[in-house]
Amino acid sequence: MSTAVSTVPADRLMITVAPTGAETAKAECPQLPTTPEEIAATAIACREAGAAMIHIHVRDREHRPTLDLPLLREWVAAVRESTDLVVQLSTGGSVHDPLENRLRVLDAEPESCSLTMGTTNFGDDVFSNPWPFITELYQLSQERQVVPEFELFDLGQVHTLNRLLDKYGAPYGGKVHCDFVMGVPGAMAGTAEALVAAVQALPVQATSWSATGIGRSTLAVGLAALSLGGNLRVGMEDVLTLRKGVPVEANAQLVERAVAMGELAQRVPMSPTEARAYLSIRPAA
Ligand code: KMH
Ligand code: ZN
Repeated sequence: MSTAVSTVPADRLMITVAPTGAETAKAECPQLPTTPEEIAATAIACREAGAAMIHIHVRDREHRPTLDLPLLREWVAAVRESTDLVVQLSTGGSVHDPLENRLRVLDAEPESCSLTMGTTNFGDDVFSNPWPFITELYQLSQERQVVPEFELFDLGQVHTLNRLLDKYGAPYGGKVHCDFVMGVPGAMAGTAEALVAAVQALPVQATSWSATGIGRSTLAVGLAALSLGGNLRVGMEDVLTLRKGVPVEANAQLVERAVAMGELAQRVPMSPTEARAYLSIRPAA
């Protein structure tokens, strides 16, 4: 991994919260934040708990996943008005979102966007990310000065990231930040062994990474990530129980747990200001 100079102290831990996702129904999990008011309250609580960045999937008035642009803008504004968290919009959406709608997410002007490096089985569904879509979205992020977070669900996707950087150059800002999403049924396992293999395959241009484990793999992946010097993503997009039979009541509980795990590893939560420097986010207009 590159040793690019950063102004952020080496002991910092960037915690990203992914509070909603596109997979869980509000009816099954009423505590899932699915309205602008709920996302604002969640953002405040997670910021206070130690998060630096928020990965957002938007829901419509019926709590269904949507990529409707006015709603995306409303959610981004709700978070920006209530906190200084780095705003990352999901371009992955739900498995049912057409690719052209996913490209339009950047019209909502996030500071960062997720960018998945390949197609993967996703439970009973397929999460589609063909190479032409990846390259188009990547070039759009460069043009719009949005910092991508490369989502890596599988080892093959790490190799695709190498190919992307070789062909299309560095992202906007010059930092290459990756996020391993592990334990999705159909993709790489949520284990320390899989994480080690994936980290070893990262391109030399990579400057930072985080990891998250879906469901019960959250602790194995989080602890392995800390032991390898990585950052953490947590949130109800990825996990809905604190332990067997104990539901997550609020995303901030998962952020608090990430902070506690980081403390054991002698890592200090990164502030959003530090995260902006760490990721080379474009300064606000
Ligand atoms: N909802 C998943 C199908 C992303 O946010 O970029 C895709 C996903 C990845 O969550
Ligand atoms: Zn997501």
